[in-house]
Amino acid sequence: MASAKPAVDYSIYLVTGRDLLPPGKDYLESLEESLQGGVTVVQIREKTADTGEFLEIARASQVVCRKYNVPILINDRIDIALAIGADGVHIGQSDMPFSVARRLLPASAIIGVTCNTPEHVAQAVRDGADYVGIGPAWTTQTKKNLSPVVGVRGLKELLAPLGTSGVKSVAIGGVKSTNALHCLHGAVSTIGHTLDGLAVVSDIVASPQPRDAAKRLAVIVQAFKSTRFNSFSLSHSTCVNFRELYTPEIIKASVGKLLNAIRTHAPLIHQITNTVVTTQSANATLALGASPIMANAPEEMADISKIEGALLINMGTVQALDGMLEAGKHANLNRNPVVIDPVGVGASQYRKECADALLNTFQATVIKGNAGELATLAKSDEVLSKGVDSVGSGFADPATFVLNLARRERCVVVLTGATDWISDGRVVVRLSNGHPLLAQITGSGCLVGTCVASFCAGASLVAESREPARELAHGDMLTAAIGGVLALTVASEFAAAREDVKGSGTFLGALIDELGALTPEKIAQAAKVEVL
Ligand code: 3NM
Ligand code: MG
Repeated sequence: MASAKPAVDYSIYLVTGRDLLPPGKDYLESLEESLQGGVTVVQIREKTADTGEFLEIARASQVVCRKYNVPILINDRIDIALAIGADGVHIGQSDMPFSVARRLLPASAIIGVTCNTPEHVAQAVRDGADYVGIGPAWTTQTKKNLSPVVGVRGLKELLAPLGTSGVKSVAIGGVKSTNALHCLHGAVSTIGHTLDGLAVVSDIVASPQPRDAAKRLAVIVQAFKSTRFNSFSLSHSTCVNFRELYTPEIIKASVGKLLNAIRTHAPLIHQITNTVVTTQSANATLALGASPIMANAPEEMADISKIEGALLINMGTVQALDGMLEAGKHANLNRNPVVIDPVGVGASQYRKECADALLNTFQATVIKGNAGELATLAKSDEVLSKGVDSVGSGFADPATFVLNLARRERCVVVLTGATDWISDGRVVVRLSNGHPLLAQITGSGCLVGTCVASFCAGASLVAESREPARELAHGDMLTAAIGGVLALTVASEFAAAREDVKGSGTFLGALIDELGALTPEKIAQAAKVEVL
């Protein structure tokens, strides 16, 4: 083996799988093409080969990897690694114990460990592993005896025990170019620790064009790594900078620009919403200047995603979970913002499972709910719900709650109530507009969701750059969420003040009218915005 530890770039970590090669594709040809596409480290994984055959394959693979100066690791078999002088080994939880592997191998050898639980990761750090392979991120046919899927949100928990150890990490299990950015963006620990790379078998090996497959992944990982905004920095100075970026004056001016963008471009707002509010949501969308499309069938999501400006998923009457999941996946793929409104999520076990399924399948851009709904999502028992309504007065410290939930779910969080609290995990904004009549009509919260989705589409329209492909949605989604809430709450004040409003029935009509009559100036004058 080489004398010094090789510097390994874990960005695109190819694990081989000869049984997955497409018919007629030669193993070494596929390996070489994948290296040309941007694979940065290779693990040779042979689960059924005899020792002689494994050795032959490892040798031949090493020749190809050397040509591209890419390190080669051997799965499980220390003897094969020693025999060919590989750069290191990868061991699973039931393989050779770490301490034994370390003793057998030269000091320069890289040793990586498969970890499926935070305890595995903590142990690997104590052992002195060079990297951990964490997962499974998604389910996969590639590995037999797969551990329970941890999901992207679970990857975050597996990153936590890495602390400041410097041990590197790659995610594995069902990782593909179609979910790679979701994986990178979502798997960030609360202290801002990110993945060092993605480990992939089938997305590259099963492709007839492994060069293109590797390249698609490499572009995503490089773009993600090239941005400073891929993790929430918790340092004080950064927070101060964000407060300078988000003063009430700047926010109000930006919200006005978003309203104008909506009116100018009339983006399509795709809404999968409940049967109670469908009509009024579509009308509110039109009043804002956007264009509603209410589409629920999974079969149409690929098409609609290509034309939608934003997606709203409202769980008020879950009838088509499949459609919601498909819509969210396609929205992530097309970088469309996704707003999740977990209406009444505390009302039944089924709704809790649906919310989990949504959050595990795609990355939300904004999650919007009342105190009871968000407490349920956060698994906090501080606030209880009754049906779709919150019970009691809400959180003792709503600012900290939204900040932490935004960091945990890696999105903007909107907590609605008499005052509304919004955070992107960096700043917290408090909004104090709205009229008590909003509580007298059904679905005023759902209308907030519609308005937020419309403003997200507006933010995406005015986004300064759509490249590099580093974010799941382009544009300032914090301002968009604020804009959506302000639009509805400010319009409610104008509506309630009208002489022709006699009660909740006339109020709903007036509310739609006033959404249509909103201007950037009206919002700026009426908005009560505080940045905390
Ligand atoms: N280890 P694909 S999942 C080799 O969870 C391996 O530890 C896993 O294959 C783990 O990219 C896996 O085709 C297979 O899903 C990953
Ligand atoms: Mg193993």
